[in-house]
Amino acid sequence: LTRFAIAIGSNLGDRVGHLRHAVEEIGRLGDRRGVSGLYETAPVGGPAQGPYLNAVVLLDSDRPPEDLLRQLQEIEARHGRQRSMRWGPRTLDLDIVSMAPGAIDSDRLVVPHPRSAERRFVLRPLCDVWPEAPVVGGIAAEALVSVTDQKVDLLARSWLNQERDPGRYWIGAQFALLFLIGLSILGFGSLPTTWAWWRVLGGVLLFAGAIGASTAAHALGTALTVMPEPVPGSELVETGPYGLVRHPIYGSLSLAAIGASLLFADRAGVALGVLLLGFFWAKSGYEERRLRMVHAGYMGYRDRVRWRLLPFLL
Ligand code: A4P
Ligand code: MG
Repeated sequence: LTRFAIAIGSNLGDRVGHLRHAVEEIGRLGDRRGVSGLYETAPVGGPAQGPYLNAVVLLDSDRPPEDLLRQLQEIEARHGRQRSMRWGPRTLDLDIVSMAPGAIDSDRLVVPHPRSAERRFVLRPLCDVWPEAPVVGGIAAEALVSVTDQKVDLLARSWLNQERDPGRYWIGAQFALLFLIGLSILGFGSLPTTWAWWRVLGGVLLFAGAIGASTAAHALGTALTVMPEPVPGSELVETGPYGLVRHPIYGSLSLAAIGASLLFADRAGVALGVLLLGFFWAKSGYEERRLRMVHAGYMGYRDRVRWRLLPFLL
């Protein structure tokens, strides 16, 4: 029995869909012993092209390596892989990057893969599942520390099935917080009788937050969801309020909560409103990793629109 590490990558079409399918199909070629986290990586070599999703699958199999390679190439072909240029964009790329015991160097197949030891997009996921994997010049974990100049971001540790997504915990916490803020204002707040400046400020913030949230919800249209998981098949909205901040609804809701608490003079509500802002900071961070799984253009959007929750502030 031989252990193989298979690096999988995609930067065309439904990238995460191609990778999920590939993992399933690779599993039929032997015993699947592990799947790394899912990484978004900057393209290395070749023409200007979109970001890749990369991962590594561990497979125990008694197939001869050349036979395994042929099977992998069939999987690539079923995913519409076109070979037009070297290092060009691809729907699915499957490379045998490491194996043990043994090694191979024929004209069709070279393992350990000659370029893997200098590629962070291979080494990072490889170290998730097999840090001692043999690579050119040593083992994966040692090679990884010497390759630091490539951008490789972990998007999700477990990504094969969407059901295990913790989305509902985020929603639960979000509604609990909003509910608490409402309760707090009802319990501790008082109707404005004087026009103290901070009451006026609260009224302005509440109004701005309400306008911001409804404009942004309207701009999102059918892409609107309370779940952190993007609506399947939806386009990335980059205009209107989304040209100003990346999560305008969250920013606006926080403003409205803080504003209402000020208007009705509830200190606890203000504190909870600030907490809500922090919560939305964390939720939007999680959500952006999910968005990057589905929208190859998300990083470009993030570079163009630098504010996350509140324009010129946060
Ligand atoms: N071949 C030899 N050894 C192997 C091996 N260990 N595993 C032969 C798989 N194939 C191997 O591969 C060309 C030939 O290599 C095959 O016919 C096989 O007999 P290919 O898949 O047709 O073409 P390719 O993948 O474009 O070529 P190459 O040179 O393997 O490309 P690389 O080096 O794999 O680079 N950037 C990021 N961020 N993420 C990526 O996944 N991938 C590449 C492809 C470039 N930049 C990338 C990524
Ligand atoms: Mg290849």
